[in-house]
Amino acid sequence: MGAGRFITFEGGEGAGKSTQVARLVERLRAQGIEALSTREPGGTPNAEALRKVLLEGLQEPLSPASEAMIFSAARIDHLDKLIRPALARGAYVVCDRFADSTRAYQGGTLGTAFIDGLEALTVGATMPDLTFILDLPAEDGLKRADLRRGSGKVDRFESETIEFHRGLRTAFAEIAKNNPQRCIVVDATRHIDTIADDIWRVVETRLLKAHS
Ligand code: Z5A
Repeated sequence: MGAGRFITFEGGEGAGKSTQVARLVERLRAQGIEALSTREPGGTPNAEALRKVLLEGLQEPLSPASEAMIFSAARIDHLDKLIRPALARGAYVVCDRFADSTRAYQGGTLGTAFIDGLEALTVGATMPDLTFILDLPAEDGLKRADLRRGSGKVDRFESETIEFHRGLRTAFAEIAKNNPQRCIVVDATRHIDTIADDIWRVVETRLLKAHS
């Protein structure tokens, strides 16, 4: 990998990831840093096509294993065509969801050994330098997502039960506990500006000052 830095945002539905990705990219660019925002599933034309299939295009539910593999296929395309080339030329890549989402969303039924193997094959050494896990109660995130969606249709994951969404919060907390060097848990119940300031302080300390 080149001199670039890879930052991911994770968390449950409506946690504020897209909002904070945009804030961080804006701040990095204001420093004259090449920063690009991207998302998963998606980020390249092929991965965006797979996103459509995964979130709204299926006739009947996939098994957890096939779902995890399609998320991973999209990730491989994203890594090969967008993330690794950007990191190699020294850019900051800020991504809304990445491999931790597969672990949290699909890992519950597939188990750790399956997810570890899939992650190693898919991501290899391109793990994020820093991951912000935006943490808030599932009910609050779903309320925010409902407000934003208005009368739009719910997707494959938004229609899951409240127990499923509560389980995601636990799964992300577990990921943070197991990866304390990489993961920072952020209290996402606070004001957008307060959260953005906290995130910026961590990026300054852990990445900008450390590598200047
Ligand atoms: N998925 C998976 O299963 N496996 C995988 O490997 C991957 C993904 C990569 C992608 O959906 C789905 O795919 C996702 C997991 C699954 N499932 N779901 N659900 P997506 O990308 O469409 O949805 P999302 O990732 O959950 O994001 P989101 O619902 O768009 O939420 P968000 O990005 O975290 O939040 P936001 O859009 O920034 O904010 C939501 C609203 O709240 C909006 O109106 C904001 O203005 C507001 N907001 C944001 N922050 C605040 C604060 N601090 N206070 C008050 N209001 C706020």
